[in-house]
Amino acid sequence: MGKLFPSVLTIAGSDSGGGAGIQADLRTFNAFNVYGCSVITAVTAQNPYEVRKVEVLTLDTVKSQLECVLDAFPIRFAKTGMLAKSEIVECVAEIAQKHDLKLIVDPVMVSTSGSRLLEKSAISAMKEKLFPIARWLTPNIPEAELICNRKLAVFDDLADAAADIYRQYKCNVVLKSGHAISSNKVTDVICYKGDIFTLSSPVAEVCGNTAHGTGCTLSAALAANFASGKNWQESLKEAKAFVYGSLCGSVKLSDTLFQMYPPENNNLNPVILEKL
Ligand code: PXL
Repeated sequence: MGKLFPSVLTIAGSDSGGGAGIQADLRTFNAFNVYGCSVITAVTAQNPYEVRKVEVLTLDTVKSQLECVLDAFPIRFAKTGMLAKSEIVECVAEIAQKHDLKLIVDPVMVSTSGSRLLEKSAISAMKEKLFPIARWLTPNIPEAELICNRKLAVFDDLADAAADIYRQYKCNVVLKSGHAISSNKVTDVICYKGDIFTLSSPVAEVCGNTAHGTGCTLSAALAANFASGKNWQESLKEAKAFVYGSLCGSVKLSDTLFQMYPPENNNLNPVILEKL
């Protein structure tokens, strides 16, 4: 029997505009040469500027998709994105635990355009049920603030928050700082087994890009790399380089609309991983 082609899974919401969610995840899986399955939790009617409607699928439909995938595919790594409600969070956590799924949890709470993608009450379900069984957690700054119940203002706050999350939930952390761009670099803070690292790329210069879907893309790229057997350092660097490359390679869809798109060549050069 030859080497197996890796199967990965995303459990997330659909973005009709194709920028984030399931669509970004599957596009990313393809770019990294892994086979992508998808469990859809909610259908959103959205474009890069607004989320106009959200319909959350029934628990039964989410559960059936998940069981169906896990009954047939040897999923090497899975990522979660928009989970919408406590019931879905709890159901995903229970089934993931039963199947010993290796999980990256992107704790999607609010869209870049400001719409709620997770019920307020579901945050505690995530903390109690999902974070403790995750291998990696990939919050952005607003999400990390909700997880840690405090404002994160300066770089040291980010490092402390990543370490606190690691200590509390025993999962590694990528705290994405795209929301705090202040220089010519985007520096994410990593907590791996208690040690703090920084992961930096240049700020991508893209005119008119709403930069919507970067978080989904990063966690999907990480899942793909882990599923392919790369170590955590290479996986992180390639995932970050892929987001940077996708932003730089944004495609022009109209005079005013640009969307990120996978680069033809995932150049690692601009990304630096350093231990603090
Ligand atoms: O980027 C977070 C995100 C995740 N999933 C879905 C989304 C968004 C942001 O809009 O729509 C479905």
